[in-house]
Amino acid sequence: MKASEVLSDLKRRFPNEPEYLQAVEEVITTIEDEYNKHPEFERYNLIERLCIPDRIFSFRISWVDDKGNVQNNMGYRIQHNNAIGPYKGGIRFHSSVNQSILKFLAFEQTFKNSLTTLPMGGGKGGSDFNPKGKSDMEVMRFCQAFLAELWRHIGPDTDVPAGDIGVGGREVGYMFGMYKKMAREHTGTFTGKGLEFGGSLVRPEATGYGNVYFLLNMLATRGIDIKGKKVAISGSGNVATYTAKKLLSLGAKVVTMSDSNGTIYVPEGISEEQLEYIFKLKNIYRGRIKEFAEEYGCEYFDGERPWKVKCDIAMPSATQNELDGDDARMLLENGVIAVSEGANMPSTPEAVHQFLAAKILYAPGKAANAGGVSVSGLEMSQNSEKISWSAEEVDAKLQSIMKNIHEQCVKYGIQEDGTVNYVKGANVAGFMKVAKAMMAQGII
Ligand code: NDP
Ligand code: 2IT
Repeated sequence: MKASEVLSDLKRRFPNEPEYLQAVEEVITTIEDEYNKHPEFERYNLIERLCIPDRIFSFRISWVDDKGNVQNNMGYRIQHNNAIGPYKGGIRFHSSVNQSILKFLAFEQTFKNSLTTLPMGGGKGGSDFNPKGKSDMEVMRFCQAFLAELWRHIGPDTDVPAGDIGVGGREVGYMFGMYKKMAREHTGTFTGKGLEFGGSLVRPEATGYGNVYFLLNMLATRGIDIKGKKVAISGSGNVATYTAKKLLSLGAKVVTMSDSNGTIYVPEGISEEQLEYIFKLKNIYRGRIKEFAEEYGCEYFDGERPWKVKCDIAMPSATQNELDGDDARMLLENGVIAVSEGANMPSTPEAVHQFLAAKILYAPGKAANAGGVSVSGLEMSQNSEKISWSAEEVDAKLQSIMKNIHEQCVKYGIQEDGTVNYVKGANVAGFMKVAKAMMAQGII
């Protein structure tokens, strides 16, 4: 089948999976020219095999809350593609989680992991469990119930989960503990582990730092200095906070952060002390970003996203489709020069179209946020070797991986006028490696 025919066929077969179809459409439409240069790909129906996950596990998770009530959630693991290495990708706990969202994430992960230069396939998992307002014991019992089923599908050379929305060090610790008990092994199944039991230095920071390193590579192509630039960040979780931390250390001004209830606006830029407050607010007290506005008396946009403020750079770091066509128009009108995505697929197709048409520096998540899974790959290497590297070593490797990803995007995304289409670059580079590996391994 031709690439475009595969897309219409997938739309017919999976009409209730909009996020999955959105991610697939973007990749198929950007790789089509390259794909058509290889008639052998079509003969092997490669694109369809690459779009449909290898397998999907879905199951009920029953657990008992603090009041003694029995709660039931859905659990999933999508093993998308393992052509270049074991399935690898995070676990998301959020009330919105469904099969479509996890299929889009596993699909994207496959190309992202291919770009990292490390041997990792793509996967994703999660649950519609909502961690907000749950006690520590409830989170622990839920993680254990989830792993009671998931453990048999994962392993250090089979499928290695990590964190994502709603899953940080605490949740990974509980899931790893249960995995270890069931599988009777202490191996690198799970990344993002605590430092005391096999975790890698710089893994918590890696996605945010990596996104800033990618941004620096992009800015360098136009000779732009980050110092003094105003950056609007969305989210206030793992990715957003470490993005802010790195930006502050480089002299940039972080003017917004947000959560699902609203946005704080600090035109002169958040200070290090204020960022420390956000870390504590989110990780220890598990509070709302509104409390920051109350503490420091800054502006708070209730129920709104950050994109209306004047900024030079936007770094969406919360969730999918959080920046739409109107937001993109507003950012461009306000003179944005770069958008670098910490979240997965945060910009809607209309927003992406506008960024590309305006020829600003626009980096899609699968390139810009690949630092997290890259250091996960480095954690796997350290676990296999039973050693641990220093923070400096890991950070140096992260910087070099992000530089390499940037170079791949430039190689495949350079346009006739000299600008770089990072969407095309990332998709073609990510695709070619997986495609070649699949061709070599036959129809399986
Ligand atoms: P966290 O759970 O630490 O933080 C998520 C942040 O996004 C919170 O501020 C949360 O607000 C906000 N958010 C989540 N869902 C929504 C929503 N539906 N609408 C508005 N705001 C929302 O997650 P991470 O920081 O780990 O993940 C953020 C993004 O980065 C995700 O897209 C994830 O897939 C991506 N990513 C994460 C990586 C990692 O290593 N962790 C690696 C690569 C990408 P609230 O508290 O109100 O829910
Ligand atoms: O989207 C992502 O890349 C992640 N959530 C991190 C995955 C990982 O395996 O570290």
